[in-house]
Amino acid sequence: MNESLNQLTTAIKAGKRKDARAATAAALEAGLPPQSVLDALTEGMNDVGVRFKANTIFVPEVLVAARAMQKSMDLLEPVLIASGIEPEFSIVIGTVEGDLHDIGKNLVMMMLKGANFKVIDLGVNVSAEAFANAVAEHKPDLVALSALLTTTMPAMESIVCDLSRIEPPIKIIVGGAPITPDFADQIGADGYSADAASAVELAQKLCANAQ
Ligand code: B1M
Repeated sequence: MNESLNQLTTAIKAGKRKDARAATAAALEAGLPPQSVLDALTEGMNDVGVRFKANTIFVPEVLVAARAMQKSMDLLEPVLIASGIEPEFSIVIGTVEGDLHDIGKNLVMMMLKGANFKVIDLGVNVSAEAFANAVAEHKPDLVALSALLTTTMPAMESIVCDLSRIEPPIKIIVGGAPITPDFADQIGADGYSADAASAVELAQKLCANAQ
């Protein structure tokens, strides 16, 4: 692999923003294909996801890696768009109505971006209507709901119920500290994941199966 691509992967893994930006600039200036730069970035974020899932790194390390990823993306995104390379899949994500916790949701979002998903982030305290409007507007491949409070689990259930009436059907995945696989099944979600890295794997699996 080209040296600047190696440096980019290493910089993302280590969460080094300046190095990530410099390696991205060097790779693009050297005329490397933007897809190969994206692949190097994704490889770095994949590694971060694997270590986060294995509890060998924690939230702060993931956040610094995600910031390094963003520095790289700032340079790469316009080049990707100009070359017609767009994310294959898109996902609408938000924290359910009544719930203001967004740290976990943001981690999931960053890991999805690192895996080259287009992410439409609706933020926190998102109503069923706002999710439905976003689905109508963006036509995503998936919707992801986050909840951190036992008191907002019923809101998650009613959002899944409302979204399940949408035609054509939209797949919904759920997560957050109080959510369990049983609860996800019970409310009719299409999938549950316990952490950000698993959310990416689940999203990839559901999108690939839908093709
Ligand atoms: Co709140 N809070 N909080 N809080 N808060 C908890 C959740 C709580 C467990 C603390 C406690 O009592 N021990 C408790 C909930 C108890 C319960 O429901 N049983 C609680 C409470 C009670 C409250 C308030 C009601 C407190 C009050 O005002 N009396 C209030 C509610 C406000 C509201 O939402 N309406 C409140 C407020 C807040 C702050 C605003 C101060 C702040 C939030 C800041 C923010 O998010 N911007 C806050 C915080 C920080 C916490 C704790 C300390 C940390 C949560 C967090 O960010 N964890 C939390 C206690 C704790 O967890 N130790 C607590 C780190 C984050 C990376 O993990 O969000 O679980 P997590 O995300 C993980 C996975 O769950 C998963 O992936 C992530 C990464 O691996 N995941 C998904 C998350 N979403 C996913 C979506 C997916 C897939 C996976 O989609 C498919």
